[in-house]
Amino acid sequence: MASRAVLIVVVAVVVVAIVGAVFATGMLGGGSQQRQTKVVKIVSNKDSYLAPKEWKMGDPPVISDRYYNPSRVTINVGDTVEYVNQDSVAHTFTTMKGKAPEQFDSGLVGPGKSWRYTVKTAGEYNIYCTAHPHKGVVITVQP
Ligand SMILES: [Cu+2]
Repeated sequence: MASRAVLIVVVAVVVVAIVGAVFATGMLGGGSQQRQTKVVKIVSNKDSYLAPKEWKMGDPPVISDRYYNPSRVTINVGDTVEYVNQDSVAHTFTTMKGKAPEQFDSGLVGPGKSWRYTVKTAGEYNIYCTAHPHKGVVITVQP
């Protein structure tokens, strides 16, 4: 009778240990390689369509939180960038040719609208607005 009670306790301890080990090593849910992806918001604030006085067409985009906020972001492959336009005019979120490992273009994103892109390639992405090329943002994507 007593040995049966001991056996039940031993079995219970072993079951708890196995379940605990499975959770701890991340065997449930696709293995330990699985990484939580995130969505990072980048916002165009009001009046960001206005170019700085010293800036002229042909100059490189200005990387400043005044235009895209935040204007420098580090994320991982598989993360999503959400561009949010809180300005009063339409903007784009477009990679600069030859200055991004992958090209993408949101097209015109109207006031109050947003657009999402999930990055698949590591590297540095230089992004600007085709309608207002003084606006720049740099996204670093880690492998
Ligand atoms: Cu714009």
